Amino acid sequence: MKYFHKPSPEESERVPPGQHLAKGFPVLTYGTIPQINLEDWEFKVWGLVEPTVFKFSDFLALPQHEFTADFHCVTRWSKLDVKWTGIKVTDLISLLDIDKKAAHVLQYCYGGYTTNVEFKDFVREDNFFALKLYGEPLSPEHGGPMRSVIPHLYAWKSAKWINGLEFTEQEKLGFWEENGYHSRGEPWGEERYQN
Ligand SMILES: Nc1nc2c(c(=O)[nH]1)N[C@H]1C(S)=C(S)[C@@H](COP(=O)(O)O)O[C@H]1N2
Ligand SMILES: [Mo]
Repeated sequence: MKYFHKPSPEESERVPPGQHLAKGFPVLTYGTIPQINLEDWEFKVWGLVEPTVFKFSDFLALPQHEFTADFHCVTRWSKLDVKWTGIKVTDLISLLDIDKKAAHVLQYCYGGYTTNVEFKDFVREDNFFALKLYGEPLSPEHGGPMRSVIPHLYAWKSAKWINGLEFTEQEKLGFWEENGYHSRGEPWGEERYQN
């Protein structure tokens, strides 16, 4: 199987420096895939916010949108025009009572993975919580039942099996960020690793 293909000129313009187009949709997970029973599934918010616990049905009740987004893994593969269905981050945010001092968000996941983003990078209109991939329920290996997708940052910021958000004033680093990855991770600026 040929894993990488040479992009067309139109595609090239959308591939950030140092990245290649992947064929298919590779799976990248550190550790094992957590198994989550939908009835037990919970999503919590805490920190500089009124603490709240959401059930899976609460997310299903929010407006569902279709999203097309490019996906850039820092290990140098990219996939253009990935088709997702899910809930806008801003729709969840509008339900929360967040302190104005909140400047950072740490995303938590089933399985223990964490990844941090600045509040302003998190609350963008084009960020979402994905429930479906190409029209099918999001598979466990791609983060099902729900993951975040933050298209403008490297894909390690798109938390699979997400189950919580901590809002803080000071930055708290996530798993890869603690291990030397860049705290922001913007692919066009090649913000791969902390200097
Ligand atoms: N919970 C969790 N989320 C995660 C990861 C992980 O290991 N655990 N890997 C990250 C990385 S490095 C990438 S590139 C993408 C990969 O998503 P995919 O497996 O759906 O391609 O998920 C990100 N989110
Ligand atoms: Mo990645």
